[in-house]
Amino acid sequence: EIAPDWWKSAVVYQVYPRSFQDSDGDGVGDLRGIMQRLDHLERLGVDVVWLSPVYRSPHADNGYDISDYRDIDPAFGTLADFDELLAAMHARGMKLVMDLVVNHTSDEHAWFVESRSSRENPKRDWYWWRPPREGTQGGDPGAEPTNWESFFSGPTWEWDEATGEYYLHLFDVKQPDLNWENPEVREAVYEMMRWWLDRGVDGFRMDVINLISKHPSLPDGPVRDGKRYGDGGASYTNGPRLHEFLQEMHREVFDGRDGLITVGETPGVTLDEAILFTDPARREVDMVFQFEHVGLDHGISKFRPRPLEPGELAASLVKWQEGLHDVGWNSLYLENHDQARSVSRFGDADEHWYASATALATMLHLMRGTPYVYQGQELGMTNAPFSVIDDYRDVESLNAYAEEVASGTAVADALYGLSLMSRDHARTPMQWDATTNAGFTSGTPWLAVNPNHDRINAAVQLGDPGSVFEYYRQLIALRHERAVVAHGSFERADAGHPAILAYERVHGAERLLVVVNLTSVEHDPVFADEVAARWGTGAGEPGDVPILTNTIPDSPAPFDAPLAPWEARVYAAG
Ligand code: ISL
Repeated sequence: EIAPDWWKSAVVYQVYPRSFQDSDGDGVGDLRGIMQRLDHLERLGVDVVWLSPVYRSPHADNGYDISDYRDIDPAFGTLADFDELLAAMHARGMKLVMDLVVNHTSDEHAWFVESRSSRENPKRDWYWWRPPREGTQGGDPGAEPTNWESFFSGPTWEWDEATGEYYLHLFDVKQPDLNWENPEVREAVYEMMRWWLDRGVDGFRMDVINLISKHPSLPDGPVRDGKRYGDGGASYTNGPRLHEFLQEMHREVFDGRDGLITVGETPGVTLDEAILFTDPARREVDMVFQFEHVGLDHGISKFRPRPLEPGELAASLVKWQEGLHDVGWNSLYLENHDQARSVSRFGDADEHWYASATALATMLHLMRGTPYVYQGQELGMTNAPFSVIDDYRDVESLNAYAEEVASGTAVADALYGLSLMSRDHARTPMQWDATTNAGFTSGTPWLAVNPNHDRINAAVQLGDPGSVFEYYRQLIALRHERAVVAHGSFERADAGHPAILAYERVHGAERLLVVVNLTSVEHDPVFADEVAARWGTGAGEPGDVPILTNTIPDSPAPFDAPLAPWEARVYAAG
C-alpha cells in the first residue's frame, strides 16, 4: 500500500534523452542509451525519472512538437525499447514520468493535417483558426487576428493561404495550439494519457499546462515600450476554464489509479494560483513548477539579463516555502532543459565551483517540497563556452538572436545574451568521462560537448567523497532517511546579511538547521535569538557538529561560526 503523498519524500531526476547517452553513434541520445546508464541513477538514489519527450516528432523544438503521441521517435528507438526501459527502471524501484505536451501538437500531427485540409473538416475546430483582422488582407503584416507575440519571437499566427485563415501558435510555427474548448480534443488527450498509464508509466510532467484555456474572444494585448507585438498573456495564462479542465482530467484519467505523480509546468503562475492547483482537496495536480526564481534575472527581456542582488534568490524561494506551507506543495528546482546551468547562473563557476554547486544544492534539497535534479546538475555541469551563433541549435535562441540583430543590436551584444541565458547551456551532452565526446557518443554529437568535460565528469566524481556527485547523493539520502526533510515545517532562521540563508525544519521531535552562504565573500551568520538559544554551543550541543558540510576536508564548525564563501552546513537535533 503506497501513501497517496509518497512523492513528498521522493527526488525526481530529469533526463533530456537527446543529450543523455547515445547508443548507436548517430550523435543523438536514445532510449537504449538511458538503459546503459541506469546504474548512475540508482547510485545517485533518485526515485523517479522524468523523460523529456521521446514521442514521434519532426523536432522543430526538440520533441516538444509531437506528431504521434502513441509512438517513439525513431531517433530515440521503438516502443519495444521503451517497454524494456520502463521494466528495467521498475525492476530497480524507480518510477518513470512522461512529458505530456498537449497545449499544442506538431503541425505534422494527423489531427492538424486534417484540421488544415479544409474549413469544413470535422477537426477544423480542434485548433484555433481565425480570419484576418477586419479590413485587412490575410498574410499582410498587421493582418493577424491578434497582436500577440510568440514565445519564440514573431507573431503567434501563421497564415494558411489554402483555406484563407490563420492558425494560432504560442510557440513555434510548427506547434499549433489545440483548442481545449472542444470536448473531442479533451477526450482524445485523456484517452492517450490512459493508454500510457495502462502501459505502466507512473505519471506526467505537463508542459505549459496553464496555457490550455484561452479566452475565446482572443483580444489584443498591451504593447510594451519598444516592442512590435503585444503581450497576449492575459488571454491565455491561467485562463477561465483551466481548473475545470484539470479537474476533468483528474476524473477521467487519474481516478482509481495509485502511486502516480503529476506536476504541472506553469510559467507565470502566482502563489494564489499555485495553491489552487496543488490543494489535494481540489484534485488537480500534485505540484507545479513555478517560475518566479528563474525570472528574477531577466531584464527588459530574457536575453538582456541583469545581475541579482545578494539574497534575491533565497528571498523568492522562501516566499514560496511560506506560501505553500499549509496548503499545496512545492516543486524545488534550479535547472531544467530550458534554463542555464545553476552553478554558472546563481553560483561562482570560476572561483568557487565545488562550493557553490553544493551550496545551491543544500539550499534547495532540504527545503519543503519535491526536489528535481536535471541531468548533469549532480556533476556541477556549467554553461557552454559558445562564442558564435553557429554553436547554438535552440529555436528560441536562434529566433531571438535573429530578431535582435535585425533590429540593430550589435552581434556581440546579442551573443552576450545567449552566452548567459540560452537553453542550449542545459542541453550540451552529459559529461560521463574525459574522452573525446565525454562518453556520450562514438559519433558527432548533435550539440558540442563542453570542453570542461576533461575535468567535470561522472567518472572522476563517483566514489570521490569531495565530489559534487557524492554530495548530491548524501542530500538525496537525507530526504529518504529523515522524515523531517520530507515532512517538516519550514521557517527562516537567519537575521543578518541577506546573502546568508538559514532555515529550520521541524517534525515532531526532529529538528534540522540549514545554514548557507550564497556569496563568494566570507560572512558571519546572525540568528534570531530563539534560534541561537535552541542550537546553543558548548560540549555536546547539536549545534556544534554539522551532520553535513561542503567544506573540504569536512571540519567540525559550530552553527554560528563564520561561513567561508559558499559554505553550507546542516545540523540535526532530536
Ligand atoms: O524557456 C522559455 C523561454 O524563456 C520558456 O518560456 C519556455 O518556453 C516555457 O517555460 C515553456 O516550456 C515548455 O514548453 C515549450 C518548450 O519549448 C519547452 O522546452 C518546454 O519546457 C513549448 O513546448
